[in-house]
Amino acid sequence: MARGQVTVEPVAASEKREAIFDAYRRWGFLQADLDPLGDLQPVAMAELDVDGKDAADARAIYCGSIGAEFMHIADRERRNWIAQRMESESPAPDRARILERLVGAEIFEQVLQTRYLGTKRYSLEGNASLIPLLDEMLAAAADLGAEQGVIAMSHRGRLNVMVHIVGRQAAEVFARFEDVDPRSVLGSGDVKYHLGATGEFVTPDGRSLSMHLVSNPSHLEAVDPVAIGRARAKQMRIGAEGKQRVIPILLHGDAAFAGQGIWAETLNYASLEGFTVGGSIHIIVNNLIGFTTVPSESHSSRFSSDLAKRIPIPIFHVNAEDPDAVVRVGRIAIDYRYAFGSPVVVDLIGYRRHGHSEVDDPTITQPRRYRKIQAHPPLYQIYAGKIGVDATPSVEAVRNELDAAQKSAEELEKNPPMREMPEYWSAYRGGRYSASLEVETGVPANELAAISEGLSSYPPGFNIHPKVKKLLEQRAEMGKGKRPVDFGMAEALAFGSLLRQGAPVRLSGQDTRRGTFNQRHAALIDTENEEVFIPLANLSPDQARFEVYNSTLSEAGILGFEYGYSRDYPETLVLWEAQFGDFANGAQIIIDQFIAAGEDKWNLLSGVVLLLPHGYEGQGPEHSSARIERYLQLAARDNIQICQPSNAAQYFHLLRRQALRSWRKPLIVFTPKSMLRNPVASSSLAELSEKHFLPVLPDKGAESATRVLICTGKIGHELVAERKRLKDSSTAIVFLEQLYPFPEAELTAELDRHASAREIVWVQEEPANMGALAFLLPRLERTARGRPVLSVKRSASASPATGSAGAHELEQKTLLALAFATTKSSSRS
Ligand SMILES: Cc1ncc(C[n+]2csc(CCOP(=O)(O)OP(=O)(O)O)c2C)c(N)n1
Repeated sequence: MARGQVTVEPVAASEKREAIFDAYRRWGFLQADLDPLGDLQPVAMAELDVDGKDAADARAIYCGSIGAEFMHIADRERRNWIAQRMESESPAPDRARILERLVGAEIFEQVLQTRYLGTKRYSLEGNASLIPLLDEMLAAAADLGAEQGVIAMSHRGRLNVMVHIVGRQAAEVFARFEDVDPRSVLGSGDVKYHLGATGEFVTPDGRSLSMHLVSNPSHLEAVDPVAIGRARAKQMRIGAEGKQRVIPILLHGDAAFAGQGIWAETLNYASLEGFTVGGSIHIIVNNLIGFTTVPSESHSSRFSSDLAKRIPIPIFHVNAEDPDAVVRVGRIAIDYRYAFGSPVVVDLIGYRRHGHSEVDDPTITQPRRYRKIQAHPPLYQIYAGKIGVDATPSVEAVRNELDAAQKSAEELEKNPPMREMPEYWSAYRGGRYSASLEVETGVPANELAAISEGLSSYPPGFNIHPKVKKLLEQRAEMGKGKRPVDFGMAEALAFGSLLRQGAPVRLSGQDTRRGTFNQRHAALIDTENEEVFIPLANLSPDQARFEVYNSTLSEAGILGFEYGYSRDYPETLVLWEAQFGDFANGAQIIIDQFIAAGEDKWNLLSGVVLLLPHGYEGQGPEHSSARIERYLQLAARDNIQICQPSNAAQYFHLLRRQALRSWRKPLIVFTPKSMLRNPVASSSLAELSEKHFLPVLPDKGAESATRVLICTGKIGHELVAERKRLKDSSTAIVFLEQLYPFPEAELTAELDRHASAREIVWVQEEPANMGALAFLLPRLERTARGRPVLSVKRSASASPATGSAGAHELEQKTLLALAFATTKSSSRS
């Protein structure tokens, strides 16, 4: 009998037997036989120091090749389910198929090793039973209704998974080893072990699942939330059966699983309404090493999987060298996911046959372990021996197939496409900006009135909070044109109008339902029973879906999810809001590696919107700056849009433009705080009907100005107030509402209009080493046509803002004074 197929003769239950079994259910995994090379030694456990038949039976089940960790799950039904599966016989494995998959996986790596010696491929050898594991999991998922699989993984074994699970041709992978024509990708593209792929997986009985391997950066685990967001979007497209039909499977390295916080952030939202995917499957491709770092240096726990115990989900450790046990665990994991809608972790413990990559010598740091590995045969040989089959003919057949594939690779184009875009992307485009992309964003007054009606209504008998009631009354007046529209209302009207036009809207972030600054109130809370009513979800029967969620207190995990969601739901306006813009740098990997570079590296588009509250208001170093400079530094070749709308109507048109244009580009919006309700930043209802978003707000009333101040955001309103106070009639103030793509034509036209201006002054609140200054200066010089361009800003500083409200006031006054001072003093840094 193979190790994975443990059975125990039925014995009458007794209290004593139950107690012994209970100890093994709880602690057996600590003495399980999990490591093919024997380095992971059993832990001495007094609770398991029992003799006799009962103990032997329990030991055979819980200390064999499978170590099941599940007694930390409080729900007795779930614990019983797992115990029952562990303690009962499972169907006989299809050993011929397992062997075929192992031969395929290992010979593929060997062929790559021989053909492309000295090239990195991150071999799967040592954990080759990953392929039969995925094979069984997908077949099990298909039995339960899965039609699509979303897989995320890093480098290890990726090429193998592409060919043996995602269904790409080996020839396509070989062609990528031949390298690409450099002229086709100069400065862009990505390495082969980061690229995504789509394909088809066929189960042994001929059913097929469409597979999607997610593109990812080198940054380990960063793809986790992205893959979950993508799976969620695919599920939402399907509707009620989405969770059944789309299964996300995430593969992790052992060191990365234990070490990377973004994965912990992702797991944390596994069961939350706005983020759940009905259970994700996690496989740790555990080779007990991370580059050169061993587990005792890598985590403080015995297993790298311990982090998963932050939520009550099962963890199955399994010896990768017992393929029968591996496939058994695969089926149990999938069945559990479908039974309880819960994530499951499978910790597949093997080894790494080569160095971190194939050009790395592991004998320098792990000489003893690598002596063992060199003497250790490949798994297919061990397994063939165990099941009494001669593997030689299949090995030869696979080699021949791969030889043929390599020959045909030479015929293929060097950079063959590995994926097909889903149909829902056909209406959208990326690439460079063109004015022909523009659309009308104005909404007629009668439509705005109808939306306002819905926005300010709630069901009869709903106990509304008096402060919210007042706000809704004010919004109703705004909708009738009796009161200027503020930012909160402009946003609600933008969302409402899109929803009624059929464009779904999804918004998440910390405390986003109410809004950090009490400005949104997208969810009304009944003061008696705390029931929730969402006006935007109840505007009209045929409207599109509106979702708004308070997120977990995470930036990277949630922004990654929303980016992923936007990747598979381009019709939806997907927005993520930072509590304050400062905190977005917690998601820097998602911003740098996916949002800014995704189109360049992978030719993958996203229309995700980042709402980043920004503005110097004396709140200290951490609540002032959303770091405009960071986004401008990431901007090139029209990869992202960076905007700071200075009034409510501009915000309205900007949001609508983002949803209605066919151009799918991430949009970074610097949003206001104190300006949210400030009358100077409010707009008339008519402005929502007439205009579209203006990248430059001209100063029409200052034709004969001798100086032009250019600014963006709140400081502009302060400059306008100061000009009024000074009764200055020689200064024009121009708002730059879109920083990138830089609106050169619009700004040039505006500066040309101020022909009598002798100097152009850029004014910003940020210190000299931050804000838009460095980005803008050369561009402003171009648009100024030879006139001097000066700048007013805070002195360069290591921290974005002062902690003292008094110092802030003083600095702000100085900025205003300098902006209106004579040429000589206006450039200081
Ligand atoms: C966030 C991040 N930090 C560092 C690295 C560099 N790096 C690449 S692979 C690796 C080791 C990964 O070990 P493990 O997660 O166990 O996976 P394995 O390579 O062993 O399969 C490291 C440190 C990286 N890619 N990403």
